[in-house]
Amino acid sequence: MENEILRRIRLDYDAERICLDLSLSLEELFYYINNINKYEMKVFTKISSNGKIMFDFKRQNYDDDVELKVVNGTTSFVAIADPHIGSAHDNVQRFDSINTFLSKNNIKTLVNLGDLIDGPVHQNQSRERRIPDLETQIEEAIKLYPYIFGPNIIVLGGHDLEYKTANGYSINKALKQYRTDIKTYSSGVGILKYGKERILLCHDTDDKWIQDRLRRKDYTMVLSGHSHCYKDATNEVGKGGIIDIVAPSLSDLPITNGIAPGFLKIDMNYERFELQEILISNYTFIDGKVYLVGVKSYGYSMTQNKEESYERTRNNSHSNKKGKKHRYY
Ligand SMILES: [Mn+2]
Repeated sequence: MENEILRRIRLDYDAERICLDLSLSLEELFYYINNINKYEMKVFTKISSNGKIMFDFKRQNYDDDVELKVVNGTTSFVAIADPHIGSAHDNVQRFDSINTFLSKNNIKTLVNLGDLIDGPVHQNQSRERRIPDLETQIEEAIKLYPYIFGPNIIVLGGHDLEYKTANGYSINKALKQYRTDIKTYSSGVGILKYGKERILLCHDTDDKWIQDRLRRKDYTMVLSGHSHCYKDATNEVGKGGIIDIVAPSLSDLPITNGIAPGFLKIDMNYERFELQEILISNYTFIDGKVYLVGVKSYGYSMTQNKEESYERTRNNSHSNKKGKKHRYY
């Protein structure tokens, strides 16, 4: 099987085509790729600009941006955050719900904003764990994390980067060894590009380095996790402000305010290859089912009046009004 796979990699087949050809699931394909990496040559995963998983024999830079081509119409991705695998309040069944949601909506990009695992208990901590030891948490994360035929991005958070086993093993190392289908940002910051739009992905915007980057305002949107509840902190819209969104936690870890748990669907609406609108849909889980809580729209105005153009417009992407387009966020 390994030779059959290598032959197709040399022919520049993407992961989905190899799986179809050889009747493999993506999980099985990466099982064989990990075998190849153990004994023979190194095969590296890369994401092509059309969102397909490709392979290369040259090492990819771990912290490279993910660059996707703009498609006309709607491009969507799902953002999750803070699953905290191993916590007494985690809920790993929700990975299945996310998988189902992705396939039902034909979405092929998943972004995770960190704290994939909870980590072991510190000396002075009373916090309960469903899985007390780090090794088992890592094992479960590697096993249960969704496999998707598209960009599968994880920006690691404090809980992921803080904990190492006695022999120096960590979730960061485990992902890079066993889940080479996933693009892992161990710096805690990643960039997802759709054409000229840049989306900053990070665990926590409180970081000074992130704040400095945000002041430069060269991003369309910043997506973070960490606080465990959905928050839209967007301001200064129309004056160069960027969309500033905190994704809710996938876990049931207690929060002081807001709605948890949940996840976000983000739709980028393009018309004639120009971004018209970003829609942020906030979903929650009730009794294992997924419910839409609310939708927020950020968009271009298509009015001729420059002053008016900065007003928030809702769902104007289907408007046929002629006029100069102004970017309002
Ligand atoms: Mn967290």
